[in-house]
Amino acid sequence: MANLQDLYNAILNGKLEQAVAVTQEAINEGISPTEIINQYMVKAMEEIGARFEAGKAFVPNLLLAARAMKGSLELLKPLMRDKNTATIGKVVIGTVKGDLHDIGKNLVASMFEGCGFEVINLGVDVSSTKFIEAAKEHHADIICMSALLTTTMMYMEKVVQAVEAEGLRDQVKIMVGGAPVNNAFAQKIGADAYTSNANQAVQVAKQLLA
Ligand code: B1M
Repeated sequence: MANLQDLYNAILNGKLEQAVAVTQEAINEGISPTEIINQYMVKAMEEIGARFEAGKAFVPNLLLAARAMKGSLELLKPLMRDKNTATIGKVVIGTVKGDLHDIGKNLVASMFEGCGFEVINLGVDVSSTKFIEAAKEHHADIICMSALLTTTMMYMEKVVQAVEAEGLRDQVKIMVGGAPVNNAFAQKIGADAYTSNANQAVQVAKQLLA
């Protein structure tokens, strides 16, 4: 039987092969991706972040943990897709300029895909120009921005202003998220919504497009 505490430890200690092996075991046993991700994988990332903050872990530890997390997520991603759902909207998503954190953003992207949205994932370090070009090219319904740093979250406001300057604001909803972001900040910069996690992002997106 899969020991999901081993998955938590494998991610925390940056052990990719072990993380992937336990994840596969859990999948074979029919444990839900949401439980695996939220109860074990995200918690391990929170713990490595706390250790980093306390000076008990360093950037290489973060990188190894991220690599293990990504390896496991790759196995879980296909299970989050529901092939029978019709496309209900187009989302352009990216981590804002200056920010290289992409695990949470990719989780949000996978959840959108799984719930029937078409997703254009622009990756990390995304400028306002890239967001706007992609929104225009794909006739996006939503621009979704992620930021994990208190310094880079400020760039979200630039994107909102650029979207307004481009005359696109009436055509596209703007959603923001990421650990340092909150509702008050979202309102202050003129975004349509803030959500704290991937599940909520999908629910709120559906409401915005209804
Ligand atoms: Co970085 N890092 N990091 N890091 N890192 C944090 C964010 C930090 C909080 C760690 C700490 O000090 N405790 C801290 C930020 C402090 C701050 O600004 N307040 C920090 C720092 C300081 C840094 C560097 C500056 C370190 C350095 O070089 N000295 C540097 C910056 C690089 C850069 O971006 N320019 C850096 C680098 C890195 C790595 C590259 C090593 C690596 C990232 C690898 C990668 O992503 N490919 C990394 C990691 C792994 C982390 C932590 C440990 C984990 C992040 C993560 O993946 N969490 C993180 C500590 C932490 O978060 N506790 C930390 C798991 C993920 C599932 O959660 O991304 O929050 P999260 O996503 C959630 C929600 O936020 C939400 O949904 C997801 C879950 O459902 N969400 C959205 C996210 N985006 C959304 C968008 C939406 C909606 C919801 O749109 C609507």
